[in-house]
Amino acid sequence: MPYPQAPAAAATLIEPRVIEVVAKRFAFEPARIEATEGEHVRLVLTSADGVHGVGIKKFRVEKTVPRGGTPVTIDFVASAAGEFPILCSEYCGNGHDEMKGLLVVAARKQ
Ligand SMILES: [Cu+2]
Repeated sequence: MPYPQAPAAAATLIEPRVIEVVAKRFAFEPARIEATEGEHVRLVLTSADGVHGVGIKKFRVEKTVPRGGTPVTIDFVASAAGEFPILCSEYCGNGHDEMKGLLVVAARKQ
């Protein structure tokens, strides 16, 4: 047995935090997403109506969310603590500019 199996705990550490988000005119639900610094975050976005987009500039997240409810998966590492706006990156109507969410990344405890 040259390669001992990794302990089960190691596998759970690399599991992403999966957060399902619904984009709709003109909001993200939930509007506030929380993560911990260094955490691998997987956003699964669906649109409840037309085309939307999701953008989190800090973590180079930029993706179109198609109409029809097809889920879009976005993976990133929340590599910095702080509060970062989540914006709709596709013009979706009159309330587009108000379509905002917030990603809150808590500092990792030392
Ligand atoms: Cu929009």
